[in-house]
Amino acid sequence: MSFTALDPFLRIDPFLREAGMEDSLRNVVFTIAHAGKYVAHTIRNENLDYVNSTNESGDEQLALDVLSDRIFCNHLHSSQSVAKFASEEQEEAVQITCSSKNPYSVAFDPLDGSSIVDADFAIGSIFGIFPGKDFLGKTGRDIVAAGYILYGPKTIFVVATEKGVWEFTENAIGEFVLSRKNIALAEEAQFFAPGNIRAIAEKKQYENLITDFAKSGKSLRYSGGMVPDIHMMLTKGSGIFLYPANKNRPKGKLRLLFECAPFAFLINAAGGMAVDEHGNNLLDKVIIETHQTDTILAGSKKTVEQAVEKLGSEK
Ligand code: P6P
Repeated sequence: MSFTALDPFLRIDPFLREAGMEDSLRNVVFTIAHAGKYVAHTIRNENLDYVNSTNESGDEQLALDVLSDRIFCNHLHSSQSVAKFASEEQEEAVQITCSSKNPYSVAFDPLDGSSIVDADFAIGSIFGIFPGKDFLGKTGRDIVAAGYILYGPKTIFVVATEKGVWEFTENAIGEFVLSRKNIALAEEAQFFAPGNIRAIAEKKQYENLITDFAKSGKSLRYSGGMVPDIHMMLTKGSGIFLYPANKNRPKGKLRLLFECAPFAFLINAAGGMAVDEHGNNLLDKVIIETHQTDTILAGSKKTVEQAVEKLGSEK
């Protein structure tokens, strides 16, 4: 038995208390981690059929999407520390009467990448936690904690605060215990995850960039799931994830509130950077609408800067 199973102070709640996370925020983080365990069980035991509905972004919904959304909503309703939440699966945000003196607002994507779960690919849930009773009008710099749950061969919970990025792995008795701390990204990427590759039909610079990555010996790692693809580079200690715009997605595909801002916060906490395809820091983007999308280049700082320069260069 590994030592982590024996050391109770490496479980999420005691560890984050020792790390100085205040009670209400720790309650929200623990609630989200607990919801993730239910989602993991649902993925492995429920049907993968589509239901006859689409979400606000127009994506067809799996029964899993609806179930996962309900799990997160029920957990957040019960937390007593959440005043508002928004789900990538729902059109409108939900206000909750909250008794806490320290309320938080949570944005979450309950099941990101559900279109690849039928192939048994790893997928994830994403969350961003803002102080106070709203996130509209705020930016990623207002986030106080963000992270994801990765549903792969293991269920892994990663959370970032201004103090760093920590990874917790579900152990044999279903507890999340600390498995990595102070996760950091090197300046240069050894891996690249080129999303929206179809954009090379319009963006010669994107084709040139990907070709340069390959010619310079970087390893291509792209699954179509943002959570595993970013977890990959956080695990290996370097990488760049890209999702530029194209004519069908002129403002990009990924949602600022549910995907780009939480990952920008987390990657920044790991010493990397996250920008849009023009080089604007995603942490500075104001959240105007719940479902607004953006483009993203995120990961090892120097490689991201080089990628922005290449994308902005002449054909
Ligand atoms: P494409 C999944 O649908 C998702 O939102 C992200 O998890 C992923 O990075 C991206 O879309 C994949 O998009 O165009 O490659 O299918």
